[in-house]
Amino acid sequence: GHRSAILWFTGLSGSGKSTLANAVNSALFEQGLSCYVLDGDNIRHGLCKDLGFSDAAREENIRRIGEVSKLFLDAGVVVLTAFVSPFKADRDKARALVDPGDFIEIHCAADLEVCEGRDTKGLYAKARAGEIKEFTGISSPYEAPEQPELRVPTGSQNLEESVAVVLSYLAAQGVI
Ligand code: GGZ
Repeated sequence: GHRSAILWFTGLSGSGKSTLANAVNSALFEQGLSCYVLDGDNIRHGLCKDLGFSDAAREENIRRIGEVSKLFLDAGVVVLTAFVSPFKADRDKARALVDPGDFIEIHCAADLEVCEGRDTKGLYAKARAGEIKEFTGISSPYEAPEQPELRVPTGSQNLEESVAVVLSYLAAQGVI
């Protein structure tokens, strides 16, 4: 058996949130856990397709994701969320929905220079050119967590090392 938890990944676009969340999810699945990743692909195209990237829209995006995550937690599923979630207040509201200990905030800490250098989707270039407004790190703020449960240096360490850090934390907390 295992207990459920919310693994809340936060970080800049291109910081490796989705990559790390999906890799951890695969490892948990291999161990027989019930787990699920929420990310832009399955949330912003569905439940939140009415929302853009203004501060208010991001707040509502994170509010809905927090509520959905709580439902997964109630259902006994380990839920991994991979959203920029740039505002501390919005992350803290999601945290406050569940028991302390069930919310594990994981900062994917990669410098803007690294994320922009990767620019896998060309979004930073568009943001610099003014073609995308309110882009996190360029023209919209990112409030890094001050006391996350975990800070993973995804900009400088490889995926296998990052996965191992998360898994050992989950083992120490009795999640797995
Ligand atoms: C930030 C944006 C924006 C703006 C589109 N700002 O690297 P990606 O592409 O796949 O991840 C980013 C994603 C951010 O959506 P979230 O739901 O995670 O954001 S939030 O938590 O702030 O609500 C990026 C893309 O969408 N994207 N426009 N203006 N990221």
